[in-house]
Amino acid sequence: MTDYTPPKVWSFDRENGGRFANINRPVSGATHQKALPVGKHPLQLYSLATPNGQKVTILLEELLAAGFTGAEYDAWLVNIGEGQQFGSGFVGANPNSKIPALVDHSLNPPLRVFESGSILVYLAEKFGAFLPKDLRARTECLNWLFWQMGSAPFLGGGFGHFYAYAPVKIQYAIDRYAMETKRQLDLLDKRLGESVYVAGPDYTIADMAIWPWYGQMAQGKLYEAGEFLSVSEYKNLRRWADAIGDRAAVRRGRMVNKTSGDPSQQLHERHDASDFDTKTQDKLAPKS
Ligand SMILES: N[C@@H](CCC(=O)N[C@@H](CS)C(=O)NCC(=O)O)C(=O)O
Repeated sequence: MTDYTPPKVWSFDRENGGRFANINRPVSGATHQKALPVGKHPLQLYSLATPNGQKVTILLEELLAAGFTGAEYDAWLVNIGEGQQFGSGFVGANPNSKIPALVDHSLNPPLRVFESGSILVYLAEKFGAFLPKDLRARTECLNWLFWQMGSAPFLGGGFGHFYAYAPVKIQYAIDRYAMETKRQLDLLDKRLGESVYVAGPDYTIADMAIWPWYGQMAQGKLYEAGEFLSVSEYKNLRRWADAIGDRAAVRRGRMVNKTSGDPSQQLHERHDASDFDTKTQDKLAPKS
């Protein structure tokens, strides 16, 4: 327990010591003028390889792997640690100042798409893939997609923040969010005990949204919290997480706009399929 008593009126303390203290502000909007770069493809993505960013690059790489050549894209790096999400151009693409943001230049005027779930639905509908057309199957896919959008903030902003990033370890906060995170993992484990993919027999944008958060958590790749949350007990979730993680398109999608970890797995910007050629090919080839 802390001895903090909230004052009558909250005020902004820039030096709160948290990992994101330098970028968090209580107001929205641009802090500086900066136009967004535009590359050669109709689809321009402005992002970073966090789980929310990976959802979109995984879908784009899956679309390309499925033969949708119109899904070629330029992926520009937005360094959120340096506050690039507050540049005027980025704020024009996403007034919420968070990656990922997509601009589709195949329309006149170009169309902005923000919120990762909205981007997934937009692209799935644009190309007619990974979102079932049958009413029941489509609704189940959207059920799980929206579940992810509503649930992951408890995993990331709740559990991950207080377990890994907060300047003090607060047992109450860690207990509360560890409980909710485990409840969510158990839910997915049960669902994947009865279904091959999250929304049914087909691989959909629901899997692509859920995998970067819950799949990587099940593989012990998030917040170094695998042992703490006993993730090895979620066997069905792990089966699904490994199967999706082995897909070549998923391994490519994870690399785009990645700036941390193994350098051979980082592709800071992606402007062409051949950009992956500079990386170790055997790491990208499908596993037999
Ligand atoms: N609900 C949003 C969340 C996006 C989000 O939280 N993005 C984070 C990185 S994972 C970000 O850009 N943070 C920068 C900031 O908060 O200033 C989505 O799914 O698109």
